[in-house]
Amino acid sequence: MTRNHTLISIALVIVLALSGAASAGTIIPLTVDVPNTTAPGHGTSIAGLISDTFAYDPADADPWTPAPSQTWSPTSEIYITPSAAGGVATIDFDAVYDTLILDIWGRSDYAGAEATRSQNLTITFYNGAVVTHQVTGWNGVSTKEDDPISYGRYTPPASVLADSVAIGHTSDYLLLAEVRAVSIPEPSTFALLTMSLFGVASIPGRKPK
Ligand SMILES: [Ca+2]
Ligand SMILES: [Ca+2]
Repeated sequence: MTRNHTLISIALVIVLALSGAASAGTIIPLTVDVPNTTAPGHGTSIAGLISDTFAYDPADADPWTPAPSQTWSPTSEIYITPSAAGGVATIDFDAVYDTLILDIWGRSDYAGAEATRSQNLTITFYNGAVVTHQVTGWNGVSTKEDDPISYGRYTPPASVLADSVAIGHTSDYLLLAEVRAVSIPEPSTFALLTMSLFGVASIPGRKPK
């Protein structure tokens, strides 16, 4: 084995080790921040945002399935604000995290304009009382009638630190079925890391003979 091949092998081992560690990630323990959440209406539940039990795997290629309960009923675990004036749902993390991913499920049996209630979202990340990142007019929750149904993933810049997130609507009822937050680097990060490490490993091979 040449020196160059040895370096590439070492780089590959490092990348595989890092990827394995990252794919486990950290599913962030969540609690509802009731004082900073609009009281729900129509018999729905604030706690319903985080209470479903399902085999959630953020590293899965199709994290929208299996899905939590997304079907409407007056006693369902869906959260909906009581008026078209909007509202906000705030979720606390158990610590401060970076490399965040936010997974959001809406209602799956919506009809017509109801689909907009999981769209046009304002998502605000906080570290204590400080806003560390905000996106407005976010339409990432799919409303297509194929997979993924009423699911969306929002990934802030990896450097964003947060110990809570607020998901709001300013122009419609806010309707959410379930929320999960994860601290896990995106696969693309590791693709770039892999390329850079192989780039470093291949430098000795570029020396003129
Ligand atoms: Ca899956
Ligand atoms: Ca729910």
